[in-house]
Amino acid sequence: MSRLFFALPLDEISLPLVTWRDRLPWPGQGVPQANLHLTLAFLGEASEQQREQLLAAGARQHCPPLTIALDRTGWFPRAKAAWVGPRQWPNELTVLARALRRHGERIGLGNGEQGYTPHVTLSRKAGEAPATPAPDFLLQATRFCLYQSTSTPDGVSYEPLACWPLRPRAKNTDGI
Ligand code: 3AM
Repeated sequence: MSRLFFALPLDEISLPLVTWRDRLPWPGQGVPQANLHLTLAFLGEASEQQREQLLAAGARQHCPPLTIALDRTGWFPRAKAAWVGPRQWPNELTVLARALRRHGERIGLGNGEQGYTPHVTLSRKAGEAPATPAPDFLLQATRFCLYQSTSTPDGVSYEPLACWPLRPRAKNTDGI
């Protein structure tokens, strides 16, 4: 079994984000730079067969590249996660997250949650919301990945099992 989720990697903005966070009185325990991502769909514990099905689904998925402004902070009190995220985001992001969640649901995965709040968790064990100036980062996402989450004595680590380019569905050129 492996613990899986689909997410956008942050690539070149992960370092500026942790640098920004670490200069501020940001609550909680900082997530390491290497673990930063924007979750698309949480899947949970998957068998080898389910993992293969998710890899196939990821390879079939289409979505144009996405530009997402990370311009607000937020806090999930139950999860004690403090995060940055967009005030507004492209509809294609919601469509992609929903499609990936449904791929999981069709094979018995996911946590049953229907809503989607795009966010990048910057810290955990946060007992309060961040009270910082608004962030101003631009995520230009050109790929998405299926990640495996592994618990180690040094903490959790997220390994991309596969990544696919964000590309729109090819236009039908046959005029049909
Ligand atoms: O970094 P975030 O918070 O977006 O919170 C976990 C993390 O996402 C989330 O999956 C990502 C990789 O672990 N996660 C863990 N357990 C979860 C659950 N039961 C969950 N998301 C929803 N339901």
